[in-house]
Amino acid sequence: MSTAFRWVAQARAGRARAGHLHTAHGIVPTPTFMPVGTVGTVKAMTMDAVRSTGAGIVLGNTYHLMLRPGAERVRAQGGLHRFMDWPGPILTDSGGFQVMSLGALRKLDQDGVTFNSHIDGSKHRLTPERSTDIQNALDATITMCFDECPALPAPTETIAQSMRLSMRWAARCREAFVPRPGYAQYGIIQGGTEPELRAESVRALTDIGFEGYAIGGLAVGEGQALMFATLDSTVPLIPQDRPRYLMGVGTPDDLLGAVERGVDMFDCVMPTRAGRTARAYTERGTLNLRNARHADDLRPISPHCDCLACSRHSRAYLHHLFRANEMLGPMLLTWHNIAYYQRLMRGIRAAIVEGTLDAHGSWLRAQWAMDDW
Ligand code: PRF
Ligand code: ZN
Repeated sequence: MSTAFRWVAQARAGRARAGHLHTAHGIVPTPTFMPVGTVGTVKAMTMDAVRSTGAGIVLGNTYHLMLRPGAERVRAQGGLHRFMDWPGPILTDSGGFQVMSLGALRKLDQDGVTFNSHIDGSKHRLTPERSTDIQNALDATITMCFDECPALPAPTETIAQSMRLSMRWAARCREAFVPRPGYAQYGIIQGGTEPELRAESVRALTDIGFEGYAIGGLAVGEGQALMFATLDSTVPLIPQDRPRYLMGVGTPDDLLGAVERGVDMFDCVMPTRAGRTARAYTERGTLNLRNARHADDLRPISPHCDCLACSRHSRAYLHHLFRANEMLGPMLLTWHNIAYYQRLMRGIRAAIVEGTLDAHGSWLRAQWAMDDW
């Protein structure tokens, strides 16, 4: 399929936008939430289940896939789409963020990062070029730049040095990227919560020129108010005709607030991880299905949900599965949580298109606050 990669606006509501992302592997309506498929699987879900929720694009991770099964092995088996049976678009994170979380197991220098595998301790190295090559071998629809994401809070000078390193790496990533029709590479804006540093980062990346721009370095301990303030100052600087992706975010409330500030794409482990630990996202906040109050509750988790858990099973049954440590519990609840996130984004998109985002946002927030199960 040969189609140019582009984001096409459909409607605006304040700074919020609805549109479509056109890629070599299909068209995705935005704003969109990307389920996290770190090692080539959205944990506990079949790809048919992921598809059934309406998800249009999933995420994979350079760091995990390079260690196991190895990027060349994935390439030899026809690329990540075929390997994991997801013909739609795939975005791969570059490994920078995942390596950072290894803590003492990694060593950073100007050229890249040397680290020990969390699996067997073996020594590996990632550089901007290597990360980009690996994402190419995986056949990622959207390749992310290799960056450094410092933990917050940190001294301004530390954030500035780290951001400038990420910008030099971004230029090297661009050089290493192999452009193909319908494929994209996104630059990652860093700079902590300082508006000047964020602005400098946007200038550096737009001078290089990318198909899309990600906002990295947030949701790392700064809190929602500072995250939103940073989006308020940063997002308006990003070229209007390019998709904006807020990395690793977040709760339903984070997603709504970020869409209102002009963000188009999200990924987060929250719905999948929560599903494995008995926590259900619903229109009225979250529930813990291990709680004894669900033991005799014959209602579905959500009356608004068409996932398998809600269409065929009761809260009482889910409660039993988690209490008995049965693997069907995480399977059904992950499915439900991804279905909820996709339903949330569908509702937000529809409200942007219909010009009712303010009312829809107020209604969503009032519902989440009810928590009256
Ligand atoms: N950089 C990369 N991946 C990320 C982040 C980042 O800053 C974040 C920050 N929330 C999540 N995932 N490459
Ligand atoms: Zn459900």
